[in-house]
Amino acid sequence: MWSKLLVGAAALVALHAETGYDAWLRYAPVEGAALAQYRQAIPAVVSLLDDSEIGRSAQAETVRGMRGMLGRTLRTEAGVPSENAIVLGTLDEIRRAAPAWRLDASLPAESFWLKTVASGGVRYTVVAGADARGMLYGAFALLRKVALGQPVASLDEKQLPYARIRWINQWDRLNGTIERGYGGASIFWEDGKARADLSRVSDYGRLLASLGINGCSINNVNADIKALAPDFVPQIARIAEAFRPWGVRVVLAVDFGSPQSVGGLDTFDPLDARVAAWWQSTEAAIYKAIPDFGGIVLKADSEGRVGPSTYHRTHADAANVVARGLKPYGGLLLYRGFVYDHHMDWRNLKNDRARAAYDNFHDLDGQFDDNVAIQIKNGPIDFQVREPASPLFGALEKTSQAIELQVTQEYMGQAHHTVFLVPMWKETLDFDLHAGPGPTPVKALVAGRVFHRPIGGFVGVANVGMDRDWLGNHMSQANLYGFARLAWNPDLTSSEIVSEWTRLTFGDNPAVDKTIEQMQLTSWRTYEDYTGPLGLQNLTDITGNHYGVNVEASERNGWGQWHRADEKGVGMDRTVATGTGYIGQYRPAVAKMYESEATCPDDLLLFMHHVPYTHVLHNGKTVIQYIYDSHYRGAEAVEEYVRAWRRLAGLVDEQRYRDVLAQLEYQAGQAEVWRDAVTNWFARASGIADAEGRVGHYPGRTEAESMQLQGYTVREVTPAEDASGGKAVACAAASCAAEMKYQGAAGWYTVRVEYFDQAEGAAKFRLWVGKQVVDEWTADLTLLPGRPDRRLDSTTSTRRQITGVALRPGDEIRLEGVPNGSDQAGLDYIEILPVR
Ligand code: GCV
Repeated sequence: MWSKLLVGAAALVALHAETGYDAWLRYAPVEGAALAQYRQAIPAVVSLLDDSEIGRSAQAETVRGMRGMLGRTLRTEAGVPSENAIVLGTLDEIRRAAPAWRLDASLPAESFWLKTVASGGVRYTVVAGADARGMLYGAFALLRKVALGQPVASLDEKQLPYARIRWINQWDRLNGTIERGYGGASIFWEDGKARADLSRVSDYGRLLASLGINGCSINNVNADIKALAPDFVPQIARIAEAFRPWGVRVVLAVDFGSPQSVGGLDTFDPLDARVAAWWQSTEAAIYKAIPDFGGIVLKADSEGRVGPSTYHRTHADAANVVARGLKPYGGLLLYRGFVYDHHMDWRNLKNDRARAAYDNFHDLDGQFDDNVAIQIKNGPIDFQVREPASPLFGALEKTSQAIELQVTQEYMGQAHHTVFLVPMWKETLDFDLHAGPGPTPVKALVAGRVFHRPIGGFVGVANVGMDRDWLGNHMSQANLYGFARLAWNPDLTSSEIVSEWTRLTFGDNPAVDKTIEQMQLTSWRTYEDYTGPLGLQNLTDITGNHYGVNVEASERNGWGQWHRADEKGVGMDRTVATGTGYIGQYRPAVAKMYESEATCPDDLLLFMHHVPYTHVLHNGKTVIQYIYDSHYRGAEAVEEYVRAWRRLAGLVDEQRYRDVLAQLEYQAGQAEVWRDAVTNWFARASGIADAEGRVGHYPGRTEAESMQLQGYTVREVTPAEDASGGKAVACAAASCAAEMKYQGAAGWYTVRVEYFDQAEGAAKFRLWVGKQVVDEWTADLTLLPGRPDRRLDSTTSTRRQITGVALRPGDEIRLEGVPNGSDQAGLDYIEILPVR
């Protein structure tokens, strides 16, 4: 998609074109001295003791990886060869086959041991798993070491997964679309059935297994009732089959009303014996077809889904009735903690959606069966750009839990903005909720380590799709990689994760790696700077596409994502003293910190407190000035990402270079749209001017509505902040033009055309200077799959930048627009800036 936007990329050396399909499993050739060292260290044979489906994957993957990296095709064998070999097996199998190696250890489920063993003059590189999955993860770990240039000649390393649940959720609808998916259509479903060709599922399983993911739900949590129809089981079984060689268990999302809607009962009351029997027989039928079925994820009583409240039953009643049918087979039930009322009265200042998860679940602590975990979103609202850790993590002592993190970038610029989320997740995972005597970081709580729960862990909502690069943006793959690495080992740092990912994905060039790492590590703060600083949450179209700017969309409605900005101040008062009392849901040490403006961190100030715009932050700035400054800083940071990426021309393979450049250029334009929209809104609301004089003053900008218009008509834009000056022009004729006279000094300039790329049509634009066409393009971005935006607004607002244009005073600048379909060739402004 991104390559469409780009013109005139610098001449590039011919590097191998890459689509992003292989993600971090490229197995690029090792070069130089390292090649000789690895060829020496890696034996010619890979022998398999564990002749299972997963075992065969491990062996084939080892051959594939070593062939790619070392240019050697290892010989495959079974048993313990009498020559140097990589030996793959479970620890038990290895002990039986080679007792002399004395591999005495006990490995917990799904862990592995990489060990070099010298025996009888032969050197073995042993990959011992606690079980088949552990062995597969060990094989991938060995390959990763080679890919990362780490030593492998003398190994003795055990790795244990941090938690048992390391799952992915996909929000795929059975019709083949994906809720909040930005990487194309479903890899699982098409027209209500499993796809005929499931090879993408298998390839996805391989990517997931390479990092230790052991389960994946395959349908939307807003579940189609058909998922539990008896004749649907074979469809699920086909997908399970595609995942099985990679040890990824299939998980299903279900609708709680299914006993009635599918089962034909007159009730779905969880305490009705017939309902319990229905769940048991339905789940037994699934296990009959899919013995390694992982379990169920359930969204009930949330956002219109039915739930136990219909019968005045509790969430524990609901969870347990579903969980009991899974229990005999070792299946798990993940019950979503995302339960809230979306019809709250916004006028009542005591109402607060952030309270909902805790209020709904903490009294039920201890009432859930042992194979149930509450799946809790990282923050109390909904994947906003910054939220505190959900207090519910610290409130459940007798109930298992899992953290839900969103890999798909619903509120994070969808696939159109680069935002590396690992630093954000780390902040939550490392946050100490003071739930026990020693340190109780969220990661330990969710893994069940603090209160000794039998299950627990990590769930990532990934929503990969059929796009070649899986997520619609090469850079977004780092989020999937990072989520899985954290699920395996949340003690890894953001820098370690990004450095691994970058080297595996883009190779070993220090200039490339440094640029990408720097960009990724700063990208969350950058995005926050221009979309919702100080705990404001995303100032986006809350009731619509969750993408464009709409500062007031969160207000005066029942959804409860309020920031309560008005002419006097801004922020939600969540204090115990005067506010909603949310802060009181934390344990005292945490509550104390948030309750006082003096100790509440600036980053969460407006999440916790309502303050005047003149409130002075710990960093010395007033709130209003910080809002202005952060938006200018964020927009400038993205411009710098573009400049930094351009310096990599010729160092990154051409396709990915172009794709990322186009994506970043688009993001830079969007960041400016956000900057102007939010700062103008707050300037108007607060009546306080920007001390730096930037807001409302745009040197070199000419509004479309003030140009000479031929055919174009002026439109009010809603919300007003979504267009410069609140207005734009659109063309209702066959073609239109907007003209202006350049009045500045002669010289070289960058011309920025801020136009609108509306959905369902591809308008054409042509820019003239005098009698010469200096650029022409088609507005054909696909921005919001499944949510076409036909409006002139911040979502469709798009920047075309033409650099190196010679201008003289008096030059006529003319933009011609030719509408197409719903695309009215809209124009916001033209900006002329001296070339930097
Ligand atoms: C799958 C948010 C999203 C919904 C999503 C929901 C959830 O509200 O916007 O698309 O529904 O969260 O997590 O259940």
